[in-house]
Amino acid sequence: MVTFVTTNPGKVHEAREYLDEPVKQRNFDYLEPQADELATVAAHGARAAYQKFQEPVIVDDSGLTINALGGFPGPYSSYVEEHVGIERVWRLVSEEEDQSAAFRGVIAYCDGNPFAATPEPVDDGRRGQDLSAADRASATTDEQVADGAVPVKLFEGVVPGSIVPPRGDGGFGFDPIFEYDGKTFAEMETDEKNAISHRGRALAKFAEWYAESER
Ligand code: ITT
Repeated sequence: MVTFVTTNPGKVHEAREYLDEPVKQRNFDYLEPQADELATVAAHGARAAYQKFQEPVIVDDSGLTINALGGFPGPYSSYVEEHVGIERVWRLVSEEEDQSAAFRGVIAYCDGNPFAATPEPVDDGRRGQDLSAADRASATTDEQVADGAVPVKLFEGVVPGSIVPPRGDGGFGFDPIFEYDGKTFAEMETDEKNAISHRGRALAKFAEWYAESER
C-alpha cells in the first residue's frame, strides 16, 4: 500500500492506473516553499506529509513550462490554472512564434529511513542543496538521519510537447491544451497518457525502484 498525499484526484487516478500496489489518497495541503525547483518543493512536501501521517508517503510536484514565456507557469501552474484558466494561457501562447512546452514532475517518497545509492537523487534536507549537480546520486547515511534530517527519494519525469487550442475532455488541468504526437493529453486514455507523460515516467522509475528496494 502506498499513500499518495495530494489534494488533486487526477494525480491519484493516474497513479492507480499505473501502479500494481494499492494507492490510498490522503488530503494534506502542506505549505509549499517558494522555490523554482520542483524537487525542492516535492521533497519538502514528502517530509512534511511523512511527519504528519507517520507512514510511507509519496507526493507529486509538477507543472507546465512554456518556452516562449520563460518557463511560466512552472511552479505556479496550479494557481494559473485556477485563476487565469487554460483558455487564456492558450491565447497568450497563440501570439508567440514558438509554442513548444514541457510538463515536468517529481515524485518524492519518504518512509523515514535512509536510502542506498541509486541513480535517482536523494534530498537529505540540507539547506541550499543543489540536486541538479553533484549530489544527484548521493546516498543518505545513517549519520545524516541521526542528525535529524529525514531523507526523501526523488523520481523525475519530463515530456516535451506544444500548446494548442483546447481539445478533448479527459485528464485534468492543462491536458486539453498540451499536445504530444498529434493528440492532446485530454484526448488520451489514462494508460496512453501514462505511457509517455511526465507523471508516467516518474511513476515508472518509482515502481521499478520500489519493487527492488524491498521496503
Ligand atoms: P497537490 O499539490 O495537492 O498535489 P496540485 O494540483 O496543487 O495538488 P501541484 O502544486 O503539483 O499540484 O500543481 C501542479 C499543477 O500543474 C496542476 O494543478 C495542474 O495545473 C498542472 N499539471 C501537473 N500535471 C499535470 C498533468 O498531468 N496534466 C495537466 N496539468 C497538470
